Amino acid sequence: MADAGATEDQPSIVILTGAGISKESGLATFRDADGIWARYRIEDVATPEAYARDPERVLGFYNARRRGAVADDVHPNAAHLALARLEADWPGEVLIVTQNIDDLHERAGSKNLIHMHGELLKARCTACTGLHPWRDDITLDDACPACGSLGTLRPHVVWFGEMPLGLDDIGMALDACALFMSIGTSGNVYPAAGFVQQVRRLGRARTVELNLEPSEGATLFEHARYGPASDIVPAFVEGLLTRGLAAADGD
Ligand code: BV8
Repeated sequence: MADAGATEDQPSIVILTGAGISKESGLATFRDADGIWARYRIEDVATPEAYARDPERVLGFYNARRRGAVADDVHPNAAHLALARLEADWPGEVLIVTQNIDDLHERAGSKNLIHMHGELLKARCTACTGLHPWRDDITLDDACPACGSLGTLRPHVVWFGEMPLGLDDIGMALDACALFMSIGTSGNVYPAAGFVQQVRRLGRARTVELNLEPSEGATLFEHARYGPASDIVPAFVEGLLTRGLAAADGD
C-alpha cells in the first residue's frame, strides 16, 4: 500500500466496499432476503469451529462460491469501474478496503486495495502458511504446492472470530483521509462497521454512505446517496472528479 498521507492539495480517500457493490455483477449479498445467510448458517460454514468439525462442508461452501465468482458471465460492473477511474484520476491517494472476497475490484483496474476478509481465489496452507493462487476446488486430497503437506489447504478467507487482514494500514489510512465512503455494506460486521466512527472521532473527513437503502449504521454518516451501486457510484465519482470533495456534501 502507498503512504496514506493527505495534504490539502492531495486529499486522500478511503472507500469501504461490501457485497452490495458486486450484486449487479451477479454475486449474492449476505443479509438481503435472497442472500447467502438465508440459505446457510454462519456457524456451519464461516467459523474456524465449523471447519474443524466438518472441513468438507466448509470447503464445499467456498468451492461453490469460487465457481460462481470465476463464471464467464461475472464481470466488474459500472461501480467497480468508476472506483478504478477515481484511483487513476484523483490527485491524492485512493484506498479501497473491501470486505468482499471476489476479485472484481482488481479486474476493474483498482490497484490500491486491501481485502480485509481475504480472497476467494487464494488457498492458504495451515502447515506452512503459504498463500497460493487457486481457481479450482480445494479438497482434502490436495497437497500444498510449497511444503507438500496433504489436506492442509483452506480458503484464504477471514471467518467469524478470526482477525481481519491489514488493520494497521487501514487504521492509518482512516486517520489520514479527507473522505470516507462506504458502499454496498449493511454495517453488521465489525470491525468494518466501526470505521465510520473512527473517522468521525477525528472530525477531519467527510463521511458518505452509498447503498441501495439506509444501512444499519446509516445515521453515523453525514451524507448519503441511495440507489443501485451501478447508478450512484459512477455519478458520485463524476462529481468528485469535476467539483472536488465538496461534491460529497448533500444527500
Ligand atoms: C474480529 C467470510 C477480532 C468471508 C465474513 C458479538 C458476538 C460475537 C462476535 C462479535 C460480536 N460483535 C462483534 C463481533 C465480531 C464479529 C462480528 O462482527 N459479528 C457480527 C455478526 C456481530 N466479527 C468478527 O468476528 C471479525 N473478526 O472481530 O476479530 C478483532 C478484535 C479487535 C479488532 C479487530 C478485530 C471477522 C469478520 C469476518 C467475517 N467474515 N465472511 C466470506 O465468506 O465472504 S463476513 C461477511 O459479511 C462477508 O465477508 C461480508 O463482506 C461481510 C459484510 O457483509 P456485507 O458486505 O455488508 O453484505 P450484506 O449482505 O450484509 O449487505 C449488503 C448491503 O448491500 C445491504 O445493505 C444492501 O442493501 C446493499 N445492496 C444490495 N444490492 C445493492 C446494494 N447496494 C448498492 N447496490 C446494490 N445493487
